[in-house]
Amino acid sequence: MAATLHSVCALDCPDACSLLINVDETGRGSRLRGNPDHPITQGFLCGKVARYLEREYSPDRLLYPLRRVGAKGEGRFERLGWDSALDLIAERLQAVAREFGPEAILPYSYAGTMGLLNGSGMDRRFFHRLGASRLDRTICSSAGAAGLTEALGVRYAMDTEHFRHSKLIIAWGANILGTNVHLWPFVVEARRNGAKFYVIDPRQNRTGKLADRYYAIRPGTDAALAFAMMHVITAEGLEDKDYVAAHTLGFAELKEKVKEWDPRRAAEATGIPAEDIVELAREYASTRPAAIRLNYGVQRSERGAMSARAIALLPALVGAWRDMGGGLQLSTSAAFQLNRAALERADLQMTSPLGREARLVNMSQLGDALTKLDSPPVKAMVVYNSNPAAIAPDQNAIRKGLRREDLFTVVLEQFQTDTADFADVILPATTFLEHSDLYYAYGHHYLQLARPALSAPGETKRNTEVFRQLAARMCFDEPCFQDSDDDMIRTLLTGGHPFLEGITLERLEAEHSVRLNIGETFLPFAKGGFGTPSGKCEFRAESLTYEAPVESRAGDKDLARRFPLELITPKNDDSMNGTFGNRPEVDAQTAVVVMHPLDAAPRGIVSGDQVRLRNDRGTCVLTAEVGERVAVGVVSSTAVRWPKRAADGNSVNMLTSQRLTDLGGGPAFYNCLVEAEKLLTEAQ
Ligand SMILES: Nc1nc2c(c(=O)[nH]1)N[C@H]1C(S)=C(S)[C@@H](COP(=O)(O)OP(=O)(O)OC[C@H]3O[C@@H](n4cnc5c(=O)[nH]c(N)nc54)[C@H](O)[C@@H]3O)O[C@H]1N2
Ligand SMILES: Nc1nc2c(c(=O)[nH]1)N[C@H]1C(S)=C(S)[C@@H](COP(=O)(O)OP(=O)(O)OC[C@H]3O[C@@H](n4cnc5c(=O)[nH]c(N)nc54)[C@H](O)[C@@H]3O)O[C@H]1N2
Ligand code: SF4
Ligand SMILES: [Mo]
Repeated sequence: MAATLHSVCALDCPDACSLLINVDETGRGSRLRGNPDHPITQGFLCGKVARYLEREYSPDRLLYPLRRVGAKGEGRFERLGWDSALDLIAERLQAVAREFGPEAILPYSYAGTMGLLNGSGMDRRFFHRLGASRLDRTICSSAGAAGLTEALGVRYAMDTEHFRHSKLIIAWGANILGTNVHLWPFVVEARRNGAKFYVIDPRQNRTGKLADRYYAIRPGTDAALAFAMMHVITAEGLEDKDYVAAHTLGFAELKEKVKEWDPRRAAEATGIPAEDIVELAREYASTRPAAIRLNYGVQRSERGAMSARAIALLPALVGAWRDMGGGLQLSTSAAFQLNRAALERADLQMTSPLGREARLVNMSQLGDALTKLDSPPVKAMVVYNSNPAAIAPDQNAIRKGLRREDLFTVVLEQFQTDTADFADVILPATTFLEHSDLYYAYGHHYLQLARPALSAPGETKRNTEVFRQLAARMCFDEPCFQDSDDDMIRTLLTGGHPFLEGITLERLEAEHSVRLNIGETFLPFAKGGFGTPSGKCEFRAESLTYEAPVESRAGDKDLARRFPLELITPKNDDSMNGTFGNRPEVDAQTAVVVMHPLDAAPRGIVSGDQVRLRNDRGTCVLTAEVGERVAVGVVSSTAVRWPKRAADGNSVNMLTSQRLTDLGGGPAFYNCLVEAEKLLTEAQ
């Protein structure tokens, strides 16, 4: 019988949309749409997922386990059965563990699915019990998280629905229309009621084009802007004196410290005129409610944690947290107080042959991990929910590692990605429409359950089942390896945090989406309650510092002379990191580099030219689009292209570095110096 079923979008997007899917008599999905009854989804989807069924039913889906027959990276495979595949993997992992110790095995995963079970469930238990190296999952948000923790102690965020009450909304490194489109209706509603909407971003993206004011900031210099705003606010006495007295620590020292951040100094660092900074600071301090939508664009830089921290101190200074519609949102995820410890079972490491906590390997330095790490070297890698051969920085190093003949690589995938090309064994994975999972969100406060809406094609299996079966092959006999997916969901809901009170699997089953038990008027810091030792927002002025990023025009002089262009590689509106990279139109979008006419002209570059970007790490050929969407000295290309789709076989991550952020061990993707040159075609 034809039916309409519920699901949840599992992509790594703040919106975590509630989906409705029409399924015909044969069980085939015919239409996907946003659930009109969901308070955030509001009945619409982004363009990329509205078309997800094309991906679901693509002839290119991986349907059977495969074993490599060609050279690594060549992409030649032959089919094999699940039993042989799992036997082979278990044997090889055991052999590696015996010879080199279990830490020679490295899991590599990120957020291909935001589902808790398939993202961090049975897999974690398996690798903990094995004693494998632990992966430090830094590739996206760890610098921002570290910065926010410094500022707020606990990373609670203003409620998404409250943006409708704001009178000033600042999108700070946040491409709302591109990466967080379900916040947009709340921005629209606020503006209808007179709110102003400002954007701070090095490129004028779709969101910036629609702003009341757009500030073209230089990459990685946000802390300087925040300090100068504090300078103006404190010098003019615009701080919220009651809030500051009651709920903050160290105001006098802050005021003294930011004296050195005269707006003219910040103008030099950021490229934003001093008078604009003064006006912005005044307006921010005197408009109520004032909201900052901070997103992760700001923290993918060498000073990323300091930038996020400095920005996150602003709402406390002006008392914005008091108001419904005021405060700051980076991520709402911290409010999902699920029992992840019981899901992931780090304690199993103690029963592993290692008998202790395993070493931590930073995923943002995968290139080094595969080529330089010793005692033990990485001898086996199991990749799932991620495409490191496209998305991780310094691809030359990564490829060198992936090509190693003595590295055994397993890839659980839905499609034949660049990473899958390097696999020894590929295991075909289900999509989120085909398995159960529990979903938190980082752009709203609703916990959601999805049940399979479509049957799994071919021999695809969900991640939880693959690791359950591998655990059985390895004779891991702890009862937790027998847990069903529903057992794991129930486990996640234990722990007794008040935000989860009354939320059960049965209730999720009936309601699909349940608001966390935070009330309708969740104002996390209206009356203080910061997660710091003092319970106050601690300015700790002495540690507020700024230095220009090494890879920036004001950084390393020699580098900046050789590679004078600052490359940023932000998200592509119509794709999701590397997911959808096999769509031709996504490939075309991610093959473009935008540059200012004053940078293009001296290099003889006009729109449509093939341009080679290069630095000491590598090269990447893109198509030029000359225009003023970026400032002079900044070039921008949306990420991430599948390298194998490019004529030169390279994506922008050939250029990005393994240099880490100031705190949190994140990648500094958006501080990347390059030079550009026009490629002469044969006809020329
Ligand atoms: N359409 C689409 N949506 C996505 C994704 C996608 O790939 N495509 N990816 C998802 C993921 S994994 C994440 S983490 C989120 C991220 O969501 P966002 O953080 O919104 O995305 P980014 O493109 O990383 O950065 C946002 C903006 O910051 C700008 N920016 C770059 N450097 C700086 C800087 O130094 N300072 C300031 N102020 N701005 C800067 C970029 O130009 C960009 O316009 O989006 C998710 N949603
Ligand atoms: N230059 C540059 N590089 C970047 C970024 C940038 O802005 N610029 N952004 C960075 C950020 S923020 C992030 S989060 C990372 C994202 O990096 P990744 O998490 O690697 O993201 P994707 O490329 O989307 O790859 C996810 C893969 O998981 C697979 N997948 C999806 N669901 C499942 C499942 O249930 N099971 C299995 N086995 N596989 C599944 C998909 O097919 C897809 O190939 O990229 C980072 N890289
Ligand atoms: S990618 Fe984001 S906006 Fe698009 S459907 Fe999924 S959750 Fe919604
Ligand atoms: Mo991300």
